[in-house]
Amino acid sequence: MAEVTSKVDKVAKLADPMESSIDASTQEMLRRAQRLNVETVFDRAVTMKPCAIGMQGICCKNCAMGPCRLPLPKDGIQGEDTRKGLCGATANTICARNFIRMIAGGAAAHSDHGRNVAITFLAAARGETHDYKIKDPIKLMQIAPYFGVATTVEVDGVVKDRDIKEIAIAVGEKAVAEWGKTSGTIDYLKRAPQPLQDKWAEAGVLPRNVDREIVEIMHRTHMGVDQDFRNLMKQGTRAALADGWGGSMIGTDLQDVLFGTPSPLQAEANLGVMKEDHVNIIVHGHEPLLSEMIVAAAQSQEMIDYAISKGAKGIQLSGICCTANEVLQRHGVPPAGTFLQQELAIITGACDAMVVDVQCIFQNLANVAKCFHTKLITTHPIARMEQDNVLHIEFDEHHAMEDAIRIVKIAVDNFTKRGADVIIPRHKSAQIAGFGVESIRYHLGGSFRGDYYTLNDNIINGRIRGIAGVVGCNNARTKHNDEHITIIKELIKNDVIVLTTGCSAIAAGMHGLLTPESAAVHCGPGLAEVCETVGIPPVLHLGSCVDNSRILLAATEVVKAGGLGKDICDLPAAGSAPEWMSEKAISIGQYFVASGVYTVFGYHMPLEGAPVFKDYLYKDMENIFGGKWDCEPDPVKHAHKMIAHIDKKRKELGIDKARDRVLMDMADRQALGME
Ligand code: NFS
Repeated sequence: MAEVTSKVDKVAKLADPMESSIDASTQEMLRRAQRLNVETVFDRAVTMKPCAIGMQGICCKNCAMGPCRLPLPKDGIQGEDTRKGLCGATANTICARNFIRMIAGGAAAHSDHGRNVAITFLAAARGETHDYKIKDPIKLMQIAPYFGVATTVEVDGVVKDRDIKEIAIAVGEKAVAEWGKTSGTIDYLKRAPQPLQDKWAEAGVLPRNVDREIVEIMHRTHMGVDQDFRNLMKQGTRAALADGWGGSMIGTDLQDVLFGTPSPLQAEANLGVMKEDHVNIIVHGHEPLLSEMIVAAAQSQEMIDYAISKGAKGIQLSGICCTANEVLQRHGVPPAGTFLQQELAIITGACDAMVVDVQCIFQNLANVAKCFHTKLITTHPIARMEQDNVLHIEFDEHHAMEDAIRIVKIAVDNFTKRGADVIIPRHKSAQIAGFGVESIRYHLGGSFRGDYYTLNDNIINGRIRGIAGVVGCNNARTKHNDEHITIIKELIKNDVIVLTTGCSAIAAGMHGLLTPESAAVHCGPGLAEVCETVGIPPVLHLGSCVDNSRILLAATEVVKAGGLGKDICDLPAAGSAPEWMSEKAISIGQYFVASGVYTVFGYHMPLEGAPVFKDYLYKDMENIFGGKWDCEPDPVKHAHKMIAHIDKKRKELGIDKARDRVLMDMADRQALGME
């Protein structure tokens, strides 16, 4: 091992591994890091406390007369709230500004990712790059109509299928235009249930184009512009919808068309997927444009032979964060861990290269990499690191495969430079990942009706109590994976089927909840029976965070299948981000709320300093969109808030007592509005 140069001596305190994570491999690597004097996020979290005023959401630094800080008085607001900044901005205004700037950051990150995918898709369609091909033409045909692109053409009175290349170019052009078109609204909004579209229109929140909504947040939150928290939130909602039903959804779809629509596959999860006798390459970040190429390069015989020539047994690719989910759901590449394990993967001493692109990448990776032989490679023009041990290989879709091979070669060459002291934790779990709207239909719909009928039937008869989306990050202020796993277990124990994405999905995989076998161990009798009959896990891995758009579409399919109301807000369903930390989570939360979902966040929300604005999100939102925010740090209470909401919706639907399976005939179905 190279000389240890990390600055652990400046850290006043060390984290307690047992208090830091529920995962044994994380605890083991954290202990090793501390033995080696390599500082990690866990130590920094016990050393540096968060700012109490920032946590309350009421610090305004949008102009140079500030920062103005408006802490809540110790005994709360008595009478009129007289707090104001130098310009007179109230706590509500400041808190709402901060909140929607988080939405802008999150929507920008997701949507810029989507834009890059759309640009690459168009280049591939036009034949300007040969490394990307259309892998799923059926999905292309399915999405074309939403962009107003015809899939047939009439020649001399005869209707014929249109050339696939022509369709792809037209879809690519329309998709790229969604970021900046000058009239109309985002095309994909029409995929939502009609009553929801009507609500958005009535509330005046239909997003016009992705970029405009994000820019307008920056304008409105500039000093002296929008000073009404309701009007600020209107814009926050527009931008969030532009993310969920726009940038993210387009990103997911075009990735599926380019790289293949996921279908369930088997893999493993956790740091134990790394192999001591293999070249270990870890892809980390979000955009699958490069990682897809690295998968292809690492699996090529040429590169495998090259690795063998250097004394390795092969190349082991694994992932961290949402890039992990992207390559997992399409190729079965195993995730090495969640967001909080990124430093730990290097601390194994076995990571020959960590290849990063954008989002959720710790700058401290460079300091940790310095302590080992690991090559840290940045690849994206918008995400570089200042430390001089970081290699920058700028990825370009026009010579994507060339770049990928170069990176894999660097990793292989670096294998020979490993130190002797390699410790890879043994822990890993088996998992099934790669569900999507299409595969849920296949597994739970049945080919006869071709929709979500079986799922709906099981919800109506009470075997499945409801649906939960559990998503989002890890946060070093909470115990790693504890909230995710406790909440998910509590939900499935109570017969709530869970759809999961992002780091939550990786956590579920690490802790064995993504296997059909886990149903018998952890589920209530109803959900266990359904899972065992159909052969699915009780927790379905739907991909990365941009793939939360899959959850929106799955919910829409459930509405369409009938019998559970007319809109997403009628469904016995709830959303959760137990260990959230990123601005993207706030954007996701708001587009779920504005799509009618009761959405509970864990840890805390930066709203405590502005109780009126907080109430607006936690109560009034429901009157506008049918969904609302909530926050509950205690994971068991958190799950039960979701279950209580699900039960409330079951009651409203009149299915709260129908816990015994009743075989339905046609008349029953008609009565439920399913025919
Ligand atoms: Ni989502 Fe993915 Fe993980 Fe959180 Fe970061 S990786 S986009 S933001 S930390 S789930």
